[in-house]
Amino acid sequence: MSQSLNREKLLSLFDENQQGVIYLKGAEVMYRYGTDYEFPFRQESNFWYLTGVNEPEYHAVIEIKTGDYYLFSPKRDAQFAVWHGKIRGQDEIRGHYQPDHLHFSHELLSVLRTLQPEQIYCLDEAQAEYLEDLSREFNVDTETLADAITYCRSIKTEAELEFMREAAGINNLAHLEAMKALRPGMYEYEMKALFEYHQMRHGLLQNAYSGIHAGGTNSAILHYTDNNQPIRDGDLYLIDAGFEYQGYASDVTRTYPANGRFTGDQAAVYQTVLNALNRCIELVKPGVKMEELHLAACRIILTGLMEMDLVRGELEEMMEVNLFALFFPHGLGHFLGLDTHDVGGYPKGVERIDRPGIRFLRVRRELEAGMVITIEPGLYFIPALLRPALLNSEQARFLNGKKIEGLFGFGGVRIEDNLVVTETGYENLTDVPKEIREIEKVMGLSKA
Ligand SMILES: [Mn+2]
Repeated sequence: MSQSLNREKLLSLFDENQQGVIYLKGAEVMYRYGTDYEFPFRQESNFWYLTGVNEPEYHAVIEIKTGDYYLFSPKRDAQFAVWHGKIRGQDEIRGHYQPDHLHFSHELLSVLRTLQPEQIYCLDEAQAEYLEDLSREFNVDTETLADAITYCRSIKTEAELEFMREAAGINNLAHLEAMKALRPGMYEYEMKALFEYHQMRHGLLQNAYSGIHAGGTNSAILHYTDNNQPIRDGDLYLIDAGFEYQGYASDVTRTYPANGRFTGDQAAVYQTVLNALNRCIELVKPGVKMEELHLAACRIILTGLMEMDLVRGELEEMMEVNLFALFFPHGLGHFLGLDTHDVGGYPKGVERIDRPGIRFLRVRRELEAGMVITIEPGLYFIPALLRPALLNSEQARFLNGKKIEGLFGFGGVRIEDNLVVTETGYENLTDVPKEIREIEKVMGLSKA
């Protein structure tokens, strides 16, 4: 399994001469508020990264000196078979996950005692407490491991990239089918059902995050998940959704008109966001900082707003008062991997930028080959942000209040692609129509 490479990569960060072990506790089944309703199981991402095990109640130990990988599986009784089906034998588990040593979970303490580690590295206080409840005889470190795994996970191996290409490929198909199927009068949940059908029919069963299926003004609610309103003729429709393949996420956003034709205002706003997206993608390469891309997007968005006569003044003065954050109030993008908002965006010592909009940026470090990022500029008309700004003299002097108020029912536009940073630039994993002409063609053809 490709996870053996991940374990090697992690071990290369530790001093091989030390008498220590890495310990990880796998996730358990979660239930809804003390009932017996089980949430679908999804392994904790660090455990998945190092073991590939997507089943509850496992443990893992890696001996640093030898690299030996110990896996601990839960011992199941007959009742388990009654409720959950066949119990796999140890040989089957060994063959599937290929640990160097396979034990039952209740043997964890005795195996640790045999290994006699001077130090046990674990992820967090909760896992440290679990070990301390087993025995207080060990030295437990909760600092080193999380940083080391995060460092590894932020640069993908070729095997990981293959999983991400697969998740992206199916997401491309599902987004295209959604675009073709949309008609005014459909409910947001119908679009959600249709989108998820196209993921599931390809065998992808796990949402990477709560999908956003938003018509009209709902498209300006950044984490809208009600998905229960009708989509009207003349509305924009925004879909931000993706599924996991082998644990790896895809996260794509498209916005298009419900009736298949952009109005003048919709086209102008959309083209501005698309210009920001396309420009930022062109800039992606090793050495570039995400905050530079974010600010490049802000300038393009303000320029578009000037062309629409929604804002007036000098670009740099508007940048100084953070005018962009009124229309683009989130970060430009984030790392993507086993988690949708993947780890590693802020290495130790790097703080968030205390500035509107950009403070929500989830990645603040130089891009390196092997990183996978999203680029997702947006432009929204959110009365809760714009109304106070119209009363704030520092910002109001740049705002064309009448015109902006006229767009309070507009909603918003966000367009998001997923990129692998390569040695020379980028590989775009997302291939869903995004140029205005392409979208109108796809939607027009599907109606004919
Ligand atoms: Mn995203």
